[in-house]
Amino acid sequence: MAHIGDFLAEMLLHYQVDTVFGMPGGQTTALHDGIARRSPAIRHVLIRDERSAAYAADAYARLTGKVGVCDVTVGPGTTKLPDGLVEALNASIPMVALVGELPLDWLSLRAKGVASQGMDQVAFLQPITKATYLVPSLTALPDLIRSAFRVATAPRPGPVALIIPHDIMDAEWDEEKLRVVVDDRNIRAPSLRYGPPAADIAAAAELINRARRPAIIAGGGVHGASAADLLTRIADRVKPLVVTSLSGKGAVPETRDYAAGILNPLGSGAAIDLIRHADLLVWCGSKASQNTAMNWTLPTAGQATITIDADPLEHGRTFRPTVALCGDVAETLAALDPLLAAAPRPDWAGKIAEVKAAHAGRIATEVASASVPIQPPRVMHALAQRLTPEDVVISDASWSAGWIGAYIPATEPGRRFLYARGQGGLGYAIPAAVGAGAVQQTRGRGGRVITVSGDGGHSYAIGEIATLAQNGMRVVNIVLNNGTLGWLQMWQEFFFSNLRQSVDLGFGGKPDYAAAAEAMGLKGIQVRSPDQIEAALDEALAFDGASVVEVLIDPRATPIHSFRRRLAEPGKVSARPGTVYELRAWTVSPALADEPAG
Ligand SMILES: Cc1ncc(C[n+]2csc(CCOP(=O)(O)OP(=O)(O)O)c2C)c(N)n1
Repeated sequence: MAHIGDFLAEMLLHYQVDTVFGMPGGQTTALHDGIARRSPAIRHVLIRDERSAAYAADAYARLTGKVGVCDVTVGPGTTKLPDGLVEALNASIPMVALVGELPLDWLSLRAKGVASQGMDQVAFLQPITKATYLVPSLTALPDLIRSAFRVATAPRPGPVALIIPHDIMDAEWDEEKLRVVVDDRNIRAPSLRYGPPAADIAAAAELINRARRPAIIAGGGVHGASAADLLTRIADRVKPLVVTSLSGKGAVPETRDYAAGILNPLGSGAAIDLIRHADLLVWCGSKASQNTAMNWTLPTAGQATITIDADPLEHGRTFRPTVALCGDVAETLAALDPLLAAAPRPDWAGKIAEVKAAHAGRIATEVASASVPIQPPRVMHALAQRLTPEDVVISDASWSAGWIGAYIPATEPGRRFLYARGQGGLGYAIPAAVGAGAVQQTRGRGGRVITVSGDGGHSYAIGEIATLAQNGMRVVNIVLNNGTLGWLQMWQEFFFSNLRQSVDLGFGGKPDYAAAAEAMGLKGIQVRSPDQIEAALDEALAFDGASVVEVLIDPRATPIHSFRRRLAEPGKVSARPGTVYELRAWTVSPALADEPAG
């Protein structure tokens, strides 16, 4: 007998969803049956913790542009979803979470778990999703599935929870009454694209053409709109300075002369230095968040600004842009393109080259370091030399973000670096690798997935490495083991008078993450000295399965520039307690100053 699980699986197939990530419960078994009956067109990947299901769906969506789908059972399944839902909400990732529920008639019994696993799921999920729907009847189901995909993919994309009561999930499917019809516009995000008015485009083009030192700050929105190729073509011609947020990495190849890497306190030194010299900042698909805006010291008072964002609510949050372009990033760039002049700016190009060269010298020394314990730049550099354009690199939320960001250049336009910057939660990388690994398997082009985590982040998701092994995913998990929560350890040291409280994770040479990996069915390699790095990476990258490469790194190594300066001045402690956290002044960006030539 066909049941609603079959109907759901059919609807998912029509939305071109080929993989669903989740953990079974009695309330969702019909869904798993429906998926199993349609294998291999659609498959279910069992994760070991529902948090991972949402993160895996997030990575699937980031890499395919399609909707990431995960499923959880009522109650304790649902309460583990928020990490991934909030990440997707903040990072504008299209996702649908299929959530089990008690039978509809039992809703009054859900309080205090009187009916097993019961809770108010709507109230719980609503604030952390773009929309949450509780399916009220069988006949309403098709429309609510379509609504879930419509809302998830509409600008600005985000996660939607669809709560399906047990009686509806287990009901018979009358194929005459419930028809499988979907809106094919909602397969990918963004489902709709729109551009700004012509007058705004003209004003912005005029500003860019007049600027002497224009800079583009590209965010994750460039990838969300699949606009990296277009942005690269424009930048190749117009040659502004281009920097990106972490999420925007790959918006242009970082190997271009005009590209200066990631703008972030733990990002590229050249980006941080150069951005203050720009006279015009074009925020392109970027929220101008605390990190990308360098603690909102950007834009500076003298910098003209343009904001390009599909979400009208983003324009003017921390400054009034000189020109606001409300529209899809790709549409807006396409409209600007013919109006932009390829005016040579030799002074600006010279400045960019000079600052980049100054930092390149330091970087060359760092990546050649032969010291023991190992310096992370050396590991990242060796990895960079071994990557192909098919590979995907996933960062955990720790200093790994900075190590990847500054030492592994994006060589092609497009999203092949994933960062959980929506929320910045530790423990993203490995679950996301489950999603990315599934995408790589479907693509079948031999691309690998590489995660980089600290020992803290790795510990969050260590159970999930077995999922990678079980599914035969080609994922290399690099654990930069400094035995401590490095970021917090230094924070305590610098700002709380050398405090060392609840930051150490290593004890007596344990945990041994390589040995743990072996025990869980992966290849495990421990690297203790720089001369072992290359062979370890070669072995892991060539391995047709999942591996952990544990690298024992220097606990004093940090990618944060201000922390490095503090390390160079031993004993300097700044009191953090008592700090007043004032809201940065909201500023009005000026028109471009008319400067004399020269
Ligand atoms: C879920 C979560 N809890 C706490 C934090 C705060 N936090 C940021 S970095 C960090 C330390 C991370 O340690 P580790 O993963 O070992 O990496 P390292 O800092 O040593 O590079 C912590 C606790 C966070 N970002 N996410």
